[in-house]
Amino acid sequence: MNISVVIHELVCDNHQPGCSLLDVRHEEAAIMDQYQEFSIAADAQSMLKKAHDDGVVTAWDRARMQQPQCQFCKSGLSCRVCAMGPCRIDPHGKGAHYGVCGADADIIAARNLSRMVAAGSASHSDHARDLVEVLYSVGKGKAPGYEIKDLEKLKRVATEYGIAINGLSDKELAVKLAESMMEDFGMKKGRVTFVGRAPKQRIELWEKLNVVPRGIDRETTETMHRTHMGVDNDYVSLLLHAVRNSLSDGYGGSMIGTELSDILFGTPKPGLSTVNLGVLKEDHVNILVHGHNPVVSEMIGLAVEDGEMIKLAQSKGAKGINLAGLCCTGSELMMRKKIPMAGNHLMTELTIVTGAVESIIVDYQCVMPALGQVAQCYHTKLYSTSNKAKFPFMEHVEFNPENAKEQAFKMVHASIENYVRRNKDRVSIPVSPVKSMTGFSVESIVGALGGSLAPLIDAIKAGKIKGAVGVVGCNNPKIRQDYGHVGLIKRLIANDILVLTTGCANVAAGKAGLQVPEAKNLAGPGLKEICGLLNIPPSLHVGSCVDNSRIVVIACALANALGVDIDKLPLAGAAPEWYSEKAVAIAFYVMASGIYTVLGVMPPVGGSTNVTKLATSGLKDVFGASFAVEANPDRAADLIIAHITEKRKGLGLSA
Ligand code: XCC
Ligand code: SF4
Repeated sequence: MNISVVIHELVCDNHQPGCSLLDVRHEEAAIMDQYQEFSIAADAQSMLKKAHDDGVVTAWDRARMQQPQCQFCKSGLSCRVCAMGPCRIDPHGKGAHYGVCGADADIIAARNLSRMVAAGSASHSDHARDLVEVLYSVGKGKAPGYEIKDLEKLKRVATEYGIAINGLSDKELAVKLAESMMEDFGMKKGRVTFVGRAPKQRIELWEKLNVVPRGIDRETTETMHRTHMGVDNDYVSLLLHAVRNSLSDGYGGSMIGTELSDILFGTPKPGLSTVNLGVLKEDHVNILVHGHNPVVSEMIGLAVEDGEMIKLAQSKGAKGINLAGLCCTGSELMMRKKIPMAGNHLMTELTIVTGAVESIIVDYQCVMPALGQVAQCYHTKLYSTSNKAKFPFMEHVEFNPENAKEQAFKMVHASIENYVRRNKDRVSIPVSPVKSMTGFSVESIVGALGGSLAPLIDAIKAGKIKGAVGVVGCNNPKIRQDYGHVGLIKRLIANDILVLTTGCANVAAGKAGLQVPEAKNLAGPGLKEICGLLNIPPSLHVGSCVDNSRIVVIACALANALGVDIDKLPLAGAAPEWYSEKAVAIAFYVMASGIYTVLGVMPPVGGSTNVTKLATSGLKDVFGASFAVEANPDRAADLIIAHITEKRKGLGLSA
């Protein structure tokens, strides 16, 4: 606002048409209206306005610059698998009906979708591989700073792997388990070990369909092989393999990722943390960790607690060091250490716009290359840590199990030094933090229930809890930020459906105040009663994206306890605002486990009638579950509620 307008505002309260203040106000109101369309979260709206004033471009601006997006790509009908192409086909129109090689819409769409599953599975699984290497190094005494935090779980999982644990020291056990898990990645075993957690009916079905995952790396490699020009040209066969590939993630990479993170960093227990941009502190050195793998962020967590570091921060005029998380690495820290959560995917750029962030330390996945551009306008320093993930305008400080502790201290030190460069006049922390409960691992849920899932099953049978739904996944500028998550969760809990959240959905629910015990007042009477008894929220934070494996483990355990297959249970999954290839892999293994899954964003397959039909109905006859696409959270809730009602009926339970 210019100065004459400000003076005018001070002296005049009788604005007439033509008044310049009215123009400014209209303009500002229009901008704010636009930001309300972008996000339902107050912190995002206010930082979008500041970004606009500061001349910073965000994902929403860049999304607008991409309009209109390519309709061929959007519907899955473009292919650049080989150099005879790129090909774009128009199966129902006047354009080419086939690619140069003769591939039709079904082949092209199925190949593209399979490659998304492969990329997603590879991402989770490569993250798990890094944890296996840390476990191995811990066992070999070559990872200073890391340790076995949950010995009991190490023993339990090692036993599951068929390792005779007696007589082995903890370190020997760590090495043995790491080696055994390494074999899960290759082809030394018949099948990925954790497949054994699924109910026997489900395993038999997978065996019949030939989709039991063998090696984790093997299935991804085979997807890349099959989708090479001139290999698998049957869309059903392609998609069945994509299922197998996704199961190598769900019951392989992701599940190993979760279990090893618990073993190395502790199995989460319930407790309170805080969320939204208000977790930043104006008088502290603010350090954010972003990405997915707790291997880096846990070490940063250690370094910020160090007395020397805190003293250094105080010598620079700060009151202390404030560590907060973003995205899934944030979820990992929140689950285990109750470290505050600054925001989800679309908040990552906006955290820098506060002007209050000294550094962001990233590992990998979901780290927008735009961060470097945004940071150019502020004092924020960015550090990359993985040799697999480098970014423009980021300093690279490489982490490995041997040097992690040293590198963590180095970055925290540099972040503290950067505090003096903060321009206090440009700092804006727009909101106050909101409380959010976290830490619901499978173990802690069972613990809260008194040692077994029986009370949950009783509550489901009695109709107090109608069913359970995993609401997971990202933000995507195609959907008003958090609207999909929050709208859906509110409807579900109001209908006595227990919600489990992971990843960015967790942050959305937390910001909206849905993940505290008091939120039971938004739940239906049955769920409200149960939440009150256990002092838990109706929407439970179960972890990061790899921790969707926790949801699968609970589903398997419920099915085993009831002696039925998972597809008979009143369960569903939803990814209201997904953007990532990892989400496609997750959706596939959740569906293949027998859980109906509703997506808020259409995957790029609409151009193939056959692939779309298979995904939205045909799969039901095969896996007992299929996909639906519904962006409107109310309608998505209707679909899920109807599904849960039907499943309850199938089990002979009251609607
Ligand atoms: Fe990434 Fe995992 Fe998606 Fe969030 S939810 S945008 S994948 S950080 Ni998993
Ligand atoms: Fe075109 Fe076939 Fe090559 Fe794809 S694989 S780019 S459809 S020729």
